[in-house]
Amino acid sequence: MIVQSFLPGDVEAKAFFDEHGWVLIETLDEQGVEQLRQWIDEISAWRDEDGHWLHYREMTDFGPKLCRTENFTPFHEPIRELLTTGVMLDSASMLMGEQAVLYKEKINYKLVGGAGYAPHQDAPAYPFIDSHISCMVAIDDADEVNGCLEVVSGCFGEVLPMNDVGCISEIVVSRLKWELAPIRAGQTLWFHSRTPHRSGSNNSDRDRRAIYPTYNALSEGDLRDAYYEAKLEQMAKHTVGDNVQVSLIGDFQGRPVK
Ligand SMILES: O=C(O)CCC(=O)C(=O)O
Repeated sequence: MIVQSFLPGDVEAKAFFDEHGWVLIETLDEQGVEQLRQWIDEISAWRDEDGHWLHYREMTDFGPKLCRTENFTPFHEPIRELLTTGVMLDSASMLMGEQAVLYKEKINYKLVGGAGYAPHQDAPAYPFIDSHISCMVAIDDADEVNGCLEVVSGCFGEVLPMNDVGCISEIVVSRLKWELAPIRAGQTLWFHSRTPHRSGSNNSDRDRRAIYPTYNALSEGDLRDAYYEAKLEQMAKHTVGDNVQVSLIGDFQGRPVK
């Protein structure tokens, strides 16, 4: 189980990341978490038809629920500032070893009854860039019962064999050593684009909301607008699997709302 965390700017965090392919950083204090929750409540209440943000929904045992919002930073200045400046951008740049820039962002809500994610690496879902890093900023405490992440340490050298929906093939999954990553609200779990990760469904009575920004090396360009354009075009052309499609790979296990 992951327990060790680092303060922002600690150079030892970079050494830890380079060895393990993930690192936990203390990002927000209690007041920061309260502020973040308020912003997330605002974003989740936006109506689909009022803007170009992308809300996705899943069917749960408790009815249809929001499972993801993407492309919200252009429409929410404080959260844009959080994800594109200060501790978040500095951490991404430190861990990448070069200046980073925001590539994309999503909120995974995993509300009570929400589904989990099959074992996957992120790299195949972002085929348009070479070098990127993602993280999970916990809005609520995440643990085994409400569907925290699980990661594999020291396994980010290559893209692993995949099944027909772009997730890690079952035989490989069974050979990997999965570690639970419980995270307190305000902590951030950074992970390499090839670090295998997965998560269970939310079987608790507590929501497990988290923001996942992805950063790319600025040396590859500021590609955020191009990403959303290409993603929407690809998703319109291909469907992957029978679950709710939120990504170019079929990692999300959520049931469609019919
Ligand atoms: O939020 C989760 O539980 C996992 C998310 C994830 O792996 C993803 O969105 O690629």
